[in-house]
Amino acid sequence: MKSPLLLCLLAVALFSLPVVADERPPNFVIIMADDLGYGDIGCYGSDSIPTPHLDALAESGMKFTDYHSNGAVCSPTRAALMTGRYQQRSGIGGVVTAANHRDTGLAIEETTFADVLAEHDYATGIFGKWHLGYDPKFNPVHNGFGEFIGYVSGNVDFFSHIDQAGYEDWWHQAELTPEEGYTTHLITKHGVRFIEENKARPFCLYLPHEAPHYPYQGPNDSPIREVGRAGAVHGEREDIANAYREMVVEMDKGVGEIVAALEKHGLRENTLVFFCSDNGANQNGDNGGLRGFKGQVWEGGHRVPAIANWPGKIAPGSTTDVTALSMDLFPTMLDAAGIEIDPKLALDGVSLMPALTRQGMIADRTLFWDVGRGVAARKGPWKFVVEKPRPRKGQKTPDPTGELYDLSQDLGEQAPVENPGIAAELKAALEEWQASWADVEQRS
Ligand SMILES: [Ca+2]
Repeated sequence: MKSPLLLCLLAVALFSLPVVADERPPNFVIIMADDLGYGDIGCYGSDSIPTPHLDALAESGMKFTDYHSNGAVCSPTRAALMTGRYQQRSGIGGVVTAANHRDTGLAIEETTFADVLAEHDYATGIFGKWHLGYDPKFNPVHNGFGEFIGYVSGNVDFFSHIDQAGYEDWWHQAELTPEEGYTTHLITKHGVRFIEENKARPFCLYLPHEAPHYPYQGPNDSPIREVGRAGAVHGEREDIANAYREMVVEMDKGVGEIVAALEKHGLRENTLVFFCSDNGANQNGDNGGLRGFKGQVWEGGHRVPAIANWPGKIAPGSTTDVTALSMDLFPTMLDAAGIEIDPKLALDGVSLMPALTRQGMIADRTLFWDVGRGVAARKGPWKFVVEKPRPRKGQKTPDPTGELYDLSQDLGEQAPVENPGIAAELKAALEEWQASWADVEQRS
């Protein structure tokens, strides 16, 4: 006969089991498309690109209608995502280009979300596009990531992995290591492997895809670039719309494979999957009727698709209209993991967990963009925009004049409205924000 003490201990042990299971910190999978527009996938209204896996992620999770990239081009958004702060604070206000910025990047002294999660015993991996420094001294393995396989420039030939300046660009950690395969497939393959290898511990997997950034190459195309010869920057396909579709479809399949890997290992309930884009589409993509394109301060430049999925935590089929930025993902992950944020990090982003779980509200805030060709401040429905005119030879640059838009009535930014009080408030906030990083040398 078992002793009462033993039974009691057994009961305590059994009772404790779910608590122990709950105490394991959640995993994070951040999947980011490159130049994917607000209307480029099925669940955001595309009728030309089938994306069943992303649509399923939205159907079983939450879709954002007002999510924005911090920048309107690649590097700035990535700097903000990494640091949880406006990218200008780390000096990445513009693109780190393959031709002119080979010895600059995100300083390794910056604290990234990967740094913090690694300190808390997370396995951290990035497979895909870094674009925050070419020199190995800027490699992601020096900024919190335990494992890196991918490329460091803005884009590579999807097959030969040569960048648009003609440099070889496929790395395993900080070593150039050629690998055969279509970029999108390699990113997925390594992501699936990383999940398999780290299934028994908390992990953070960051998958910055190349699709649908140029060169426009589908999975059945051929290499177009060689070392020392960049070839056609945008690729050789004349039917760009078809190539673009093939690229998004292939990435979507990859999303399906990642979710399947999580399911296979019983990790879905303890994993927050977040999908987003790093800026709006160019003229080859679909910004869902928004004004403007990649590189611009108009909504088409930075309002992008975003989907959050976490079974049991995020209501299936839900939608949020909370205004969110790339820099919010850092504090969101820490909040979800129960990691206290060091105030010294001075994050600009806020945790989105109250919006994801619908357990609370996100305090009103004024948000800012400076994309070089234009600046904007946003508060609630109000957006104050100053587009910087490009100086023309022999002409004095005209004073840029700000315009105010009410996005609740005019998402397409077609007709500025008069509201001098709001306009003055946002203009002053914008100038104060710009002054807060004016002393930081911009690395590009
Ligand atoms: Ca991009």
